Amino acid sequence: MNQTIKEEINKRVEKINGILEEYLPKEQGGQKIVLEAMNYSVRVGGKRIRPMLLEETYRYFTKNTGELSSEEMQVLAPFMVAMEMIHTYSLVHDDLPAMDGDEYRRGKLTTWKKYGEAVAVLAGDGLLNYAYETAAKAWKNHTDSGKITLSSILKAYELLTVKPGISGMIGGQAIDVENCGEELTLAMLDHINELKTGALMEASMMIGAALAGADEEKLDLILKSASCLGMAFQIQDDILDRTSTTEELGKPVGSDEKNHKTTYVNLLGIEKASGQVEKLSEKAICYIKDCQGENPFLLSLVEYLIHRKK
Ligand code: GRG
Repeated sequence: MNQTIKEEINKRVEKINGILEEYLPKEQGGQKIVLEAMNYSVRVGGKRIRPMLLEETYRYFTKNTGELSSEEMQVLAPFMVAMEMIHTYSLVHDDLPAMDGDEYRRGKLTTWKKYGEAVAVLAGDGLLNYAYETAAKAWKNHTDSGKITLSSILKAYELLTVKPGISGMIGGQAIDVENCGEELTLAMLDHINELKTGALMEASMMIGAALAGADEEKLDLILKSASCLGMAFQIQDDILDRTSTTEELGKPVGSDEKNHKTTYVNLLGIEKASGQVEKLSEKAICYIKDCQGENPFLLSLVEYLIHRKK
């Protein structure tokens, strides 16, 4: 089972990498070096979880586990690429000396370490803006004969603007930075992670659901599911930072301790933290099932992500 899901995930990662290549900017002009740094940051790899969740949630609601039509992909792909670009920009900026100062990510030099700080700041900014430029292509690609409506695209675009922003991911990072070096309570840590990690999971799954035409009630269930997934994903990240190796993770382990960060492992211990991951994973799956769609892979993916080893 584990081997099969891994193979299924790898197939999807390959497909997503192909889609990313289609949409990455050309490295040309006076700004070539920043374009190169943007593309380097995306191409160094990563699990591509967010675009995968987006597409698989869309499939869940449309109950289509076979090939999606090219009309559907022409609308989904710009959003999938935008999600990965926004996620990548957040990592590029998070690795800067002004934040965590990490030198390795995804097994390669971080963007600032390879290109210098100024270029890395601009590459992050460039990716964020290019994400919206790319997502806007969904409108251009939309056809009246396709299954995805313009109002669904508008809803998806709204989610793409709000969730990564100051009331979402940036908000979480802002509170985290503000409390740097302080001992956090569990409630505070939950709040930070709901925003910092949860917001992009929520955006990914909700955009997939919105494009499939899910109503407000179902969008709310997907919000709850993605929020549990984000939290469980973060707790697992904290556990791996303590229990895994640099080789396996592709980034230095023990970086939370180095940066004096309060983690779930500090507050709960590994056993209790693992219990939380289990509980949240069950909840995430229950909320998805309440939506009564169909896509067994989405459920296996959620379970796999939460119990991942890297
Ligand atoms: C600097 C604007 C700004 C935001 C920073 C997302 C974030 C907020 C910081 C990144 C560091 C971090 C601990 C994020 C929590 C979420 C998380 C575990 C991200 C890593 O995501 P993966 O595992 O990464 O999907 P890959 O490399 O596989 O894409």
